[in-house]
Amino acid sequence: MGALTVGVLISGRGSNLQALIDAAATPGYPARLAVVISNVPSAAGLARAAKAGIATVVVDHKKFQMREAFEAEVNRALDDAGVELVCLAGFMRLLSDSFVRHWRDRLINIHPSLLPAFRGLHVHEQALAAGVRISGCTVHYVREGVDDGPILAQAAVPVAPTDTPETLAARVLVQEHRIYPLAVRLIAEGRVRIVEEKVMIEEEDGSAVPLFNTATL
Ligand code: 4DW
Ligand code: GAR
Repeated sequence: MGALTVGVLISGRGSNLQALIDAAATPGYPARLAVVISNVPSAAGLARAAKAGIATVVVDHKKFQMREAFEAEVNRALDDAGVELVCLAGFMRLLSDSFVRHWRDRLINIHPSLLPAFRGLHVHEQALAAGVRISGCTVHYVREGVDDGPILAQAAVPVAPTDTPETLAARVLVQEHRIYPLAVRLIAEGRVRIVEEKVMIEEEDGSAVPLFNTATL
C-alpha cells in the first residue's frame, strides 16, 4: 500500500512540522509529506521543510482581499501535490466553512490544551488563570467552529505552581510532538473511523475502540 500523501499548513516556528518530518523519515511510517504551505513568508518552518527536501509554497494572506481567493490558492497547492490529508501545525488563519467542508474528515489540527477547555489564543495564559492542575494538548478533526471537532488523541501534563505561560507551553509542546505523528500514523494506517462525531480506532479483529494509550503525566 502506498503512503498517505500529507500537506502541512504552517504560520511560524514549525516544531510540530519538524515532528512530522522526523516521523515520516522513520522506516515504515505510512505517511509522506508532499508539501508545506505557509501564509507567512518569513515562517521558520519553511526552512525546516526545505532542509528535508519537501516542496514549500508561500500563500501570503496579505496579498489577498478575499479569504476565498487566499483559500483557492492554498487548495491549488494542495491539489498540485496530490494531498489526501491536511495537517494544520501552528496555522493561524481561520479557514472558511467552505474550505472546512471541502476537506471534511481529511483536515486535522493540533491545539495546546485539553479541548474543549481553552479554545482560541493565549491558551496557556487561560489555563493558568483558571488554576487547572493538569493541561495538555489535543489532535482533532477540524469542523466549522474554531478548535472544535472529533478528538483523535490527547496527552496530559501537570501544571506546576511555578509555571509561567512559557514553561507550561514548553511542557505541553513535548507531548504535541508525540501525539501529532501518532495521530497521522493512525489515519494513514486506515484505522480511524468517525462514529457519531467520535473517533474510533480499528483493532486487528475489526472492532473499533477509542484511542486509549496517549495519556501521560
Ligand atoms: C486557529 C483558530 C482561529 C484562528 C487562528 C487559529 C486554530 C486552528 C485553526 C486554524 N484555522 C482554523 C482553525 C480551526 O480550528 N477551525 C477553522 N479554521 N475553521 C483565527 O481566528 N485567526 C484570525 C487571525 C489571524 C491572524 O491575525 O493572523 C483570522 O482571522 O484568521
Ligand atoms: C503549537 O503549540 C500549536 O499547538 C499551537 O501553536 C503552536 C505552533 O508551534 N497551535 C494553536 O494554538 C492553534 N490554535 P509550532 O509552529 O512550533 O508547531
